[in-house]
Amino acid sequence: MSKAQHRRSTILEREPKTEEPRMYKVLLMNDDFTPMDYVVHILETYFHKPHAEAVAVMMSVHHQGKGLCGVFPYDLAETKVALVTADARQHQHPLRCIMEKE
Ligand code: NFA
Repeated sequence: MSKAQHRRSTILEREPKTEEPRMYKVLLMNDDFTPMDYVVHILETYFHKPHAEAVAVMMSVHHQGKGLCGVFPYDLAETKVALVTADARQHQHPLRCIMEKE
């Protein structure tokens, strides 16, 4: 920021007191055992994807090894990872869902 811009922002605009929350990617990881239809169901249920988009994300995980489900604030990302992991384990699938800083 130039000196002139800094003066304008400090005197007239002021810096905002809050910052954007840090965002976290939630990713699905490929494996050899979880059924494709089940992964589509997970993307529809927990990430509110329309069916065609859920199929596209699932196929991208299948071919690329991992795929993006969405980007969320920390607590929501953590909750989604926990819900997906619990659902997969209840159905005895090894599907992995992880989060990483954006
Ligand atoms: N690779 C899995 C299969 O061939 C499908 C899968 C897709 C698993 C996306 C995990 C994530 N049944």
